[in-house]
Amino acid sequence: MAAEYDFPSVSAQFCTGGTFVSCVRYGEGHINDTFKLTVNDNGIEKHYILQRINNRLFADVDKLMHNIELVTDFCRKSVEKRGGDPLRECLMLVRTKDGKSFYFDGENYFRMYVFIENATSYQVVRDPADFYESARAFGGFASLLADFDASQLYEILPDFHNTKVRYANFLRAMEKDVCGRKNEVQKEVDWVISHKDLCGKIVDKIASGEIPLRVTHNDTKLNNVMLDDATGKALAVIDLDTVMPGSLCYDFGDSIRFGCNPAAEDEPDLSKVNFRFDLYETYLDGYLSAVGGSVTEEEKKNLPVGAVLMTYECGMRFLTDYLEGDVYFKTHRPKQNLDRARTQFKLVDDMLSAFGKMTDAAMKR
Ligand code: ADP
Ligand code: GN1
Ligand code: MG
Repeated sequence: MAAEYDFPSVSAQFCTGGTFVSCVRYGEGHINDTFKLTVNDNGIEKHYILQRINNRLFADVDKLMHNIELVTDFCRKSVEKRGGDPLRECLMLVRTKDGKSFYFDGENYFRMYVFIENATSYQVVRDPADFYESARAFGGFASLLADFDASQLYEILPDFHNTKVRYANFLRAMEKDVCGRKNEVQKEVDWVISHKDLCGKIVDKIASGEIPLRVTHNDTKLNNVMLDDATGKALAVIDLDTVMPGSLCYDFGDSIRFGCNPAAEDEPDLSKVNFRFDLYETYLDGYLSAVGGSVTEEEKKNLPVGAVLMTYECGMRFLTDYLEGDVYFKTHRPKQNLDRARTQFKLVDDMLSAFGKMTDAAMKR
């Protein structure tokens, strides 16, 4: 709850200039507590994003913020080099008055970003042009990070997209059944188990070297990119908590998982949930046009595999969280994680039916 934190005193720790006006909950992220802060600077209102970092998940905030500092610096330099506006075209940290990238109040960790004005992060695709733009932004981000030295980054959440590990976690949650919810979700549990052969499809290829590890974003949802309200063009990729070694197939796949569904991720009415192949093609075009020439044939062939896998894995993570008592993803109502899991499983079924077409579309580009 917003009232839990002493926002005036927290915001006073950061170099915002001006005096505190208000701080309200903002956005629809599942992980951190995000707020829009308004300050008054000599009669001019200025906005910032204040985030309470989820330190249950990000146990080592120093390492997390080390990564964010490096990646935001790297992005800012590239925006400056091309003559862009770093206040809108990349995520910019606001330092504390003692020069740090976060503030610890003895209990909570806070960080602050410049608020990207006159821009929106969408929850569903309104218009294919927006999705194309998001694809160009994420493809461009991957291309930019090709020049980033991966050895500087901590692997902040190990095995983040290791679907085999995710499956093992799911089995453990099911066996423990700490909330007594297993019987209620037997159908979903059986569905996950019957698709378990999917788990190794990308991790095994990474292990054998067939698919290269790159520095990737790892959380490429449509709502993690800001689009300019005036031009509709993508401005900045945000939510950099999971920038780590990963595969292009994950980044591509996670965008497809979220964006090619015309319904909400937690839509309870599954008749509204389906996989839009036309949007998949739109995203392919945007992503491949921006990601650069270094994409290997094996990666290309596995882009649709990434889409199926990220959707399967995410559904499994939602179901695991439901079994564990909704302790990971934020929920706002009962059974929300179960609804989320169900939408993902419906999408996987749809994608598997369209899989031949999806592969052909990727390979002919
Ligand atoms: P989470 O990790 O919980 O997903 P995000 O960093 O994605 O948190 O932030 C949640 C939401 O807040 C985003 O989807 C976006 O709408 C908004 N947001 C985050 N950073 C900014 C920013 N710098 N400017 C404007 N809006 C932002
Ligand atoms: C979380 O933070 P957010 O809402 O952008 C999650 C992703 C999931 C996504 C599902 C760090 O993303 O992995 O795919 O929810 N982020 C983390 O919507 O676990
Ligand atoms: Mg987010």
